[in-house]
Amino acid sequence: MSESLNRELAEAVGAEHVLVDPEVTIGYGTPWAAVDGVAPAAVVRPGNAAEAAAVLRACAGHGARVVLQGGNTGMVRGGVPASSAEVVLSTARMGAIEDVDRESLQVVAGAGTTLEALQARLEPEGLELALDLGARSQATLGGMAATNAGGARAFRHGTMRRHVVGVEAVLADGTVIERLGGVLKDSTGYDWPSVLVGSEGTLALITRLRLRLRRIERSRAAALVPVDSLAQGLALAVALRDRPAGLEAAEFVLPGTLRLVCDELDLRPPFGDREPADRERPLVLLEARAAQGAYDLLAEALAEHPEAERAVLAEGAEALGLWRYREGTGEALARHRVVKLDVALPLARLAEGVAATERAALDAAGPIHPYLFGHLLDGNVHINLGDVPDDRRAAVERAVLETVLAHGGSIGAEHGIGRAKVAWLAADRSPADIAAMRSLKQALDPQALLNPGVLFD
Ligand code: FAD
Ligand code: 2HG
Ligand code: ZN
Repeated sequence: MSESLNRELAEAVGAEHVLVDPEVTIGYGTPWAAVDGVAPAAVVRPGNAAEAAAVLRACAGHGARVVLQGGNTGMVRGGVPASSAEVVLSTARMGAIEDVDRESLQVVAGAGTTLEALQARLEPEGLELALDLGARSQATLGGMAATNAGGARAFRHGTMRRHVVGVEAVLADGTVIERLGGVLKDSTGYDWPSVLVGSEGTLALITRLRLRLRRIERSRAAALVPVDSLAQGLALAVALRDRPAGLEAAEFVLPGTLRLVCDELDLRPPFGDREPADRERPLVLLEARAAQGAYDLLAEALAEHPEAERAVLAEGAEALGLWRYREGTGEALARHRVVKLDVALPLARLAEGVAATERAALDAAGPIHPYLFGHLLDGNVHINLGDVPDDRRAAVERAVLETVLAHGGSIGAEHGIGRAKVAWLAADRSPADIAAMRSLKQALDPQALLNPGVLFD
């Protein structure tokens, strides 16, 4: 990086917030749970939109490309640099949570606020963002908006798109746009949240967000249910979803993944000494929430389903213990080198599509280890393939994603395209679609400075 750019960045944010030591910056250049990082030219940490605008103006003046980064938990390499010439703009200092608007049930928070920090701030007020994910301690609101994150509650409350009602953002040339008023009836032109949510940092840096909240239902209960097949698990989840009592999550873990989680995290299998065959069945995790009595509601609902007779139920803190078998997947998989795919299938073709993708992966790569789990009622399947020989990685990815497309599914369900899936965009979106997306990029970032190589090659 040139000395003059370094000086301008230091003027913009203070020298202490411009990091250039490769031993420090390599951390920002390495994707979550990966080892192959690139130390960027610098990491710059503006504290607000004005500072961020000065940073982006300086970078634009020098033609320096900028990678936007929140918590760096993204799974498609969108928030890490591809080359040591790039500058990382980190939102780590944009973590302020402003007053909670109890009348409109909204809050404004900085893009660098972690989901966990927001949850901790809202909990005493009896409020929450109705979206949750396992990376909550690191994932930021800006990153979640940029990727249109989904998580476990999306089937009921929607993805991040439904929760963002206003944004403040900085364009590549340093222009600040702001629409944070939170008026829901506002049809006065382009709606910036609609444009920026899911844009993966290719159009603008989000600096603040106004989010829709809801009242917390404090009674929580969960059940782990071994089922005979994924199709049976889905039918059970659909039946519970359609009851008036509040089903808030329906997740699944296939047996190979459950074994991995138990081995890696040293967990006792959930069914203890009961029917050992249960450990070899698909596992469905159901969570109910209510103002009170969630445990009874869930138990009553499950009692109507003989296929759920072997369910293990828990409430309160113990219910969180049951989540470990599902959320532990991240930690367990982080210890393995896997081909990571994130797909969604239409519910009507879920079981058939999952079987076909597993078959396609094995045909393409031989005796590999497929680890499958995900968000059942979204048809969202996380496919992690272990022990894939290096020379089969591309072929196995193609085999799986083509099978998903042939089943009418999506090849980027909730993690996005990033850099990792760029080659696949054209398989899922039409040439006209992609041309229109490129026009938008050209209009807002004509020098193509933001997140180079993300979404488009
Ligand atoms: P980063 O990784 O820092 O960035 C992600 C993308 O957003 C990049 O393209 C980056 O450039 C862009 N970006 C970041 N901040 C901004 C900003 N302020 N303005 C514009 N662009 C920005 N995802 C789900 O959807 N559902 C899950 O259930 C889920 N579970 C996860 C569990 C684990 C254990 C892990 C590690 C990840 C999980 N993820 C999940 C993926 C990830 O957490 C989410 O995608 C999250 O939204 C990323 O947030 P982040 O702050 O870490 O973003
Ligand atoms: C989850 O739901 C995340 O746990 C991560 O989306 C998925 O590790 C994965 O493949
Ligand atoms: Zn997920």
